[in-house]
Amino acid sequence: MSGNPCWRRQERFGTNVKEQILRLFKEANGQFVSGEALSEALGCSRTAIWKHISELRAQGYQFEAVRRSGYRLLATPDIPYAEQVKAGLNTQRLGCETHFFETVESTQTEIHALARAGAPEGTVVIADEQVKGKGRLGRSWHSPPGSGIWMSVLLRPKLELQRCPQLTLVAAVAIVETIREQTGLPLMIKWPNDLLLNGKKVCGILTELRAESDCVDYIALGIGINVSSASFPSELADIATSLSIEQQGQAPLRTPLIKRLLEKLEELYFLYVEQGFSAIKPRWEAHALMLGKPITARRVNSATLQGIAIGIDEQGALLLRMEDGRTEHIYSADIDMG
Ligand code: BTX
Repeated sequence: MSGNPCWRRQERFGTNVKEQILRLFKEANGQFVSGEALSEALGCSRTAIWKHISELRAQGYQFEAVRRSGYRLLATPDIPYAEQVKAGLNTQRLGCETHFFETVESTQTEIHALARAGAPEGTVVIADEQVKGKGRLGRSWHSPPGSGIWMSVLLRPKLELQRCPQLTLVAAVAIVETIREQTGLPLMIKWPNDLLLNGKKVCGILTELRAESDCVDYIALGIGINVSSASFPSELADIATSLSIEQQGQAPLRTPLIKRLLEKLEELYFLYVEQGFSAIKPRWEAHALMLGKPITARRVNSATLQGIAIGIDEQGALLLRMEDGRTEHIYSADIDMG
């Protein structure tokens, strides 16, 4: 795939006024911007500008204010605003259209709405907080403000329906490789959609699709990563962890992590589209947690099975060697070790 990375293309102003203000400061490159220039560029009163700057300060942005000169941006906190994520992003499609929300029910709900309205492949929705974050099978995903990457990516692959679960595995490889590269933490993949550190869940992937007859219309790929969470509610305390907990309080910054993840995800997605799942499978297996181990697979509306996990097939289904020597193909299940 070739062409200009999307950050080099002409970009529209974001819809969020604070993002527009930040963009003007970025363009000013550390110089003062007057309140008058800001209010003219954004078409709002100087009082409104002052209010937005106060809100940005409350979020951790540091401004110097000098009479008759205006404002100068001194320091930026780690909030993955769309403009911040797109700046310097080296992708052809993923993230070219990015939407940031401070609070949202679920980034999946937003990406579905954008997809139905015709948004292009690669559109990304990021939230600082989700109040109804979704897991699989109607479960919830704990997504408090400022502590994680809560993100959905819109894909429109030309794929047969039965191959779509492979995209969860492609995403898992992209996340593991990115986090290992950025932090050195040895994430492992627990089939099909969990990423674990020291046996606890640090990341979940939710792949939802809309199809008409046998054709995929779009895929909403939801990614949740616990980045700087210092603790979890009691019901999650024994099963969840964060990058920060695993690094003695050192959390990587979310914005560069999101950028690198989008770049890696695009690289692997293009590889998958061009060469098929066989190009991804060995990379998945290199990080798989339970290969060769005894496991229990709890399936919805089917019997629970016990056996040895021996690999995945070309569809991405888990292969389970049963006691009688047969091999079962598991397409959807919750897995427990042992
Ligand atoms: P899952 O069904 O495999 O996992 C959900 C289960 O994981 C919950 O029932 C709970 O036990 C546990 N859990 C909940 N929150 C957390 C957490 N923060 N860390 C660790 N364990 C947790 C996994 O589904 C798929 C999750 C995808 C989340 C992303 S976030 C962006 C996008 N938007 C959205 O609403 N969902 C996705």
